[in-house]
Amino acid sequence: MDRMLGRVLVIVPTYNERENLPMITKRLRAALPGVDLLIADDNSPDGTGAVADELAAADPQVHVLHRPGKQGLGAAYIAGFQWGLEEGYDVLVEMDADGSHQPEELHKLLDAVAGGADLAIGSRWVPGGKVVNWPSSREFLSRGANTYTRLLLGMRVRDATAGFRAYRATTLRKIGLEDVQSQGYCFQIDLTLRTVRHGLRVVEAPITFVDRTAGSSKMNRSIMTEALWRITAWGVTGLPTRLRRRKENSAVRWGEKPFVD
Ligand SMILES: Nc1nc2c(ncn2[C@@H]2O[C@H](COP(=O)(O)OP(=O)(O)O)[C@@H](O)[C@H]2O)c(=O)[nH]1
Ligand SMILES: [Mg+2]
Repeated sequence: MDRMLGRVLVIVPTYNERENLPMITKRLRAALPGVDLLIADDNSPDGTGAVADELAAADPQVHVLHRPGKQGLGAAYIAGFQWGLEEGYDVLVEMDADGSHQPEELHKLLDAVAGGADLAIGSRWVPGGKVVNWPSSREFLSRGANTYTRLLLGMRVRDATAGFRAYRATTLRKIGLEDVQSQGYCFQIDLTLRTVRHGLRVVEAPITFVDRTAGSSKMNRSIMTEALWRITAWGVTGLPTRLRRRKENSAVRWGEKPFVD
């Protein structure tokens, strides 16, 4: 697509998004005609898979991955990433089907990757980022989840749960996808943590997140519970390393020689 970026694939996971899929496909293709689209559908009962097939039949840049059933957002993305890596894409983008992530803003993420980011996150919670029409309960949940994540994991990322993001293929290869166990939305935090722990560069670009106007959210209690216990577990297992690093840093700050081997 771009000399700096190479080939870009946008992966859109779908579960019961029949009303939204033609709209988001059209907007993406108009906004960035050079990027390809992969729809990863979990055999949606509303017939989203058939709509995806029609879109793919009409456009060689649109592809479909049919999955046997609802296995969660994380599993759909991993299958999509694996497909994209095998096909040789250089940048792999995550984007929701419901219009919350605006294809017209995708260029911001791609610019960040072209500028050296290994992972670019479309962020609601950095200056300039916004949410439109989101119920206050969802905003509270998202802000709370991000605060808890920052506290427990010590990452500086403001919107680690964001689902509008662009990964370099090299990032996904380095962090490894084979052993990812997160099934629901904590998949986003999982991959952010892996990227940070590998010392790779994460950049947050402000975006405007717009609540869906058609279809319904798939967020549920089990997704929240999984996120809560996994963040806590990652925080606890990572604690010895964080404490050691902090000790090393304070030793440097106080003029003592850091411990080396
Ligand atoms: N393939 C697949 N897609 C999913 C699943 N759960 C959610 N999605 C998709 O992930 C995106 C975000 O989900 P959404 O319900 O809008 O979450 P919310 O924005 O946090 O309320 C949408 O495109 C959904 O269709 C799943 O289990 N499988
Ligand atoms: Mg949504």
